[in-house]
Amino acid sequence: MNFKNKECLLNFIGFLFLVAQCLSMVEGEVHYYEFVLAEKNFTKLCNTTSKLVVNGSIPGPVIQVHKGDTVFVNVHNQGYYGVTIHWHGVKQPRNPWSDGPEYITQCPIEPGSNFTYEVIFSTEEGTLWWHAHSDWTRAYVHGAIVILPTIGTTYPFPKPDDEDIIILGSLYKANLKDEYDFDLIHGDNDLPHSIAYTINGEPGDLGACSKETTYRRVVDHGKTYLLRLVNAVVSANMFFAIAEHNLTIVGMDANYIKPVTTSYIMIGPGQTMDILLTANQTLGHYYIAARQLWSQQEELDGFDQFNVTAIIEYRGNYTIPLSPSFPSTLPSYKDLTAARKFSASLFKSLASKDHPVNVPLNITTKMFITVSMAKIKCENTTCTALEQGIMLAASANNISWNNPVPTDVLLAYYRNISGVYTTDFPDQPPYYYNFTSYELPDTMAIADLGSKVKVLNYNEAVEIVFQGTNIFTGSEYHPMHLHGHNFYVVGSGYGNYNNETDPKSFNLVDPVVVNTFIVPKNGWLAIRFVANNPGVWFWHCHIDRHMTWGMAAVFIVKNGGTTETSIRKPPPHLPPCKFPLESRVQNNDGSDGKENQPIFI
Ligand SMILES: *[C@@H]1O[C@H](CO)[C@@H](O)[C@H](O)[C@H]1NC(C)=O
Ligand SMILES: *[C@@H]1O[C@H](CO)[C@@H](O)[C@H](O)[C@H]1NC(C)=O
Ligand SMILES: *[C@@H]1O[C@H](CO)[C@@H](O)[C@H](O)[C@H]1NC(C)=O
Ligand SMILES: *[C@@H]1O[C@H](CO)[C@@H](O)[C@H](O)[C@H]1NC(C)=O
Ligand SMILES: *[C@@H]1O[C@H](CO)[C@@H](O)[C@H](O)[C@H]1NC(C)=O
Ligand SMILES: *[C@@H]1O[C@H](CO)[C@@H](O)[C@H](O)[C@H]1NC(C)=O
Ligand SMILES: *[C@@H]1O[C@H](CO)[C@@H](O)[C@H](O)[C@H]1NC(C)=O
Ligand SMILES: *[C@@H]1O[C@H](CO)[C@@H](O)[C@H](O)[C@H]1NC(C)=O
Ligand SMILES: *[C@@H]1O[C@H](CO)[C@@H](O)[C@H](O)[C@H]1NC(C)=O
Ligand SMILES: *[C@@H]1O[C@H](CO)[C@@H](O)[C@H](O)[C@H]1NC(C)=O
Ligand SMILES: *[C@@H]1O[C@H](CO)[C@@H](O)[C@H](O)[C@H]1NC(C)=O
Ligand SMILES: *[C@@H]1O[C@H](CO)[C@@H](O)[C@H](O)[C@H]1NC(C)=O
Ligand SMILES: [Cu+2]
Repeated sequence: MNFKNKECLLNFIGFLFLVAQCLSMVEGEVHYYEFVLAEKNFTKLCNTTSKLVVNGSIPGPVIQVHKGDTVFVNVHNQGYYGVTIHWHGVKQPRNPWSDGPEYITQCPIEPGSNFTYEVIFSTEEGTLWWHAHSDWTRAYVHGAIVILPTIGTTYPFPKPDDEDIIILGSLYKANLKDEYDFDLIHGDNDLPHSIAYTINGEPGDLGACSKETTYRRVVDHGKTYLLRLVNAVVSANMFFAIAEHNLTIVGMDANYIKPVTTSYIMIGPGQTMDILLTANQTLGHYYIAARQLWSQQEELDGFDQFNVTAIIEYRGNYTIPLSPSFPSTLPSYKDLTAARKFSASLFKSLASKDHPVNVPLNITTKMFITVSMAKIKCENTTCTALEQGIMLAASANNISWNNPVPTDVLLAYYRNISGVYTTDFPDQPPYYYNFTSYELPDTMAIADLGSKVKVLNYNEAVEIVFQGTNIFTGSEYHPMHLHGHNFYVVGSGYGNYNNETDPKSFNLVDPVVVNTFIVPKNGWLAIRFVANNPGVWFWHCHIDRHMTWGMAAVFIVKNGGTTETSIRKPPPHLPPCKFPLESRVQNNDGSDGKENQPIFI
């Protein structure tokens, strides 16, 4: 029996003596939000273009809850194309129906319709975010989720005087969606590149026609601020710093960590950090600045060299400088040494009585997964990008994920519909080689297109080692994101993972627990988690270029034996599935006899 606060209040009025009982059973409040997705004109970098956004703003509305609350968000789509929303880092126990990734757990919410997500918070505390999970619509459809400690508890650090949300984003040329669809359907060798980065939607002082709208934050000398930093950039790891102020990271992905004080930060797309900023420098104006880490050797088509800025302004009586000071500690684009500092060993969990760790020690499923650039054969499509019939791709264990048709994986699993996915995602790459060599033949790159999932038993203790490869000398820092679970980051290193010596250095005492972590360039990352959330859970590189190219796959976590360990019933009015217009590779030749078969429920 679980009482919600409202019921407790009613009880309070009627039966005072029940109050104590209620309080001890409170499981969290229930909140209701309405999100309206619609096109709106924005003027950025001197140009006015229409963008699909939530409630007229970039970023969209903040969702604020206490730990353990539940939020119903009714998303009304008044745009021109289908969209889904993902609640990034919210584990959603037993409720994959509301997780959001398009063609994995649902089909898009069609224009003119609405869908209500039930977002169930459990252990998360700190900062997360929500974003569209359809093509790259998340560029402008995203916002922060603030999860405060439960009433009666507090932060594991001195209570900050105030707080603020800092969201890093990216801007694209007009019609990102058209450009993206064109690139996909024509099997182009490339996908759209951003033209600038933003802080809270604004490019800042160094962007054309942008000075008026630069994000400014007024601070009082002597106060401490909790900055909730979200990297919502579509396809870049970012360096971040504030001039003449150190930053103390106290949380990552809505889990507290042992404080780390640093003069700059590296943050991958999908990651969030809670940071303490003490405003104790000389009264003045200071730039907050960020720029991309470019870890590839090749320039390819170039990268977005934009320096995004916002301003910290001290309150008080002083001569305002002509220009705020720029952070000298912000690393340059190619500073791989600066990137290396942000490895797993920098971060540790609190591992205290109130914030315990429980690292699985008896591993029952071990996976070794290469994450790689790749190429795929696409005989029956029009792609001609690399050479005739060969398309640039990315892969995990040489499988390049392809969204299934004509329905989503979750519904196919729940309703036992065959032909949508296969259950043969491999535990190892097809062959071992010097993954991080600078002389890999292109023949190593060939991957198979597939919708291959890995099935896990309920409560399986999983260890995954992600191994970056240098195929096409295209090694990069890959922020790997897992839906439905947090994972412990037990180890990380450069070069090829050695399955005999490297486990000896694993941190099984106080590793950080997160939903996204970066696999280092030409290196590896070891994670552990218990598959205790039944459902269908996407995992992927959060650099969307790589995800779109196929660096992704799916876990199906089977039900345990009881109702409490099984997937909940689907909500009413799930968006119906239609054939996706912009599939990366369209297997619509009807060879499987299933094309365009509608699934109605
Ligand atoms: C979004 O806009 C709708 C319609 O204007 C409004 O009813 C709703 O309260 C807004 N939601 C938020 C979270 O601001
Ligand atoms: C954006 O501006 C253009 C040009 O003025 C106009 O045609 C269009 O209707 C506007 N779009 C929206 C969503 O307001
Ligand atoms: C405005 O957008 C148009 C079309 O995308 C582009 O050609 C032009 O260079 C842009 N102008 C600026 C100042 O960004
Ligand atoms: C939301 O969708 C439901 C059915 O899916 C429909 O009955 C209802 O009218 C819709 N509400 C709005 C405001 O569009
Ligand atoms: C930042 O931390 C470094 C290393 O601890 C220290 O040398 C430096 O003085 C600090 N800077 C500020 C502005 O506090
Ligand atoms: C500013 O605050 C930080 C964090 O508390 C502290 O390490 C630093 O010494 C302070 N600097 C000055 C100039 O007071
Ligand atoms: C960004 O700042 C760096 C360092 O000051 C500079 O070299 C670079 O040209 C700037 N980028 C742009 C696009 O102005
Ligand atoms: C600000 O400082 C100037 C110079 O020190 C002084 O003349 C002025 O009265 C001060 N203004 C206020 C509002 O304190
Ligand atoms: C490890 O897990 C397996 C499978 O659940 C179980 O059979 C075995 O007893 C466990 N070993 C230890 C040491 O707990
Ligand atoms: C391409 O189409 C031919 C003829 O329909 C079929 O035999 C072949 O398997 C298809 N290849 C792929 C990769 O789908
Ligand atoms: C793997 O490649 C790297 C980089 O080219 C090289 O330094 C290393 O010696 C190679 N390892 C083996 C075992 O060949
Ligand atoms: C360890 O790695 C080697 C390749 O380096 C592989 O052949 C072997 O199967 C791995 N062993 C285990 C237990 O995973
Ligand atoms: Cu990646």
